Amino acid sequence: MNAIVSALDWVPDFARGRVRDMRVRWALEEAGQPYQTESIPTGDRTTLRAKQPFGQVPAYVDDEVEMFESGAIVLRIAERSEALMPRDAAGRARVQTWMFCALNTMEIPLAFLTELNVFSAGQAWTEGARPKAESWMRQRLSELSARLGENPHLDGDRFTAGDLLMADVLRAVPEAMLAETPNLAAYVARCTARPAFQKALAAQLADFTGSPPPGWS
Ligand SMILES: N[C@@H](CCC(=O)N[C@@H](CS)C(=O)NCC(=O)O)C(=O)O
Repeated sequence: MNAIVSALDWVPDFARGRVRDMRVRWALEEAGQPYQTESIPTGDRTTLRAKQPFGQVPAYVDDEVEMFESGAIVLRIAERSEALMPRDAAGRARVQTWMFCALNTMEIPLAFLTELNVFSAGQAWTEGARPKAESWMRQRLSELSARLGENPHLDGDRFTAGDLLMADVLRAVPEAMLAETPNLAAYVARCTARPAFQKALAAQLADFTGSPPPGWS
């Protein structure tokens, strides 16, 4: 059976191409594993909650497992594909380390910044929080930039599931801020130029065939 990935049938323009099923689609494309999507109406909380306890996407099913949480799903795909994770214990540990780094060390400050810049944009409280959010993000970017150095990928020459998650997180950093660390900006450009990313992106965009849920303004 092909894997099935849940996706939303409508999101506002700013979120198109950025919904977290992108990570799963990208991983499946890199692994060369065929998949189908199940497009769920964005307002259908009952169906969404039946698949994912928080009413979010992605959820995932294959011939053996049912899962949610994009990072865990990418790990499942990587464990079944040498294209995303080496087989030896040391190599697997390095990839898993970078995967958690992307989702924890980098995505947490990014989520704080995105809350201010996007979801709560224009609200008075955000102005007091902005210096802290920006300095936290900049600190993490500069530390990651120092570690990446001139390497093409986090584990050296080869692209792994660690790069997949890291690049997917970093591409949501405001462009001007990311440009302050030119090696990271080039790294994101390199990873997202991969044919598998481009294929996943086109597929996500093509799946937005629905309408805004009732009450959306
Ligand atoms: N930690 C979850 C987060 C999933 C998540 O935030 N999904 C968003 C789209 S990117 C969503 O479904 N939002 C709809 C909602 O929260 O109502 C994961 O990585 O899978």
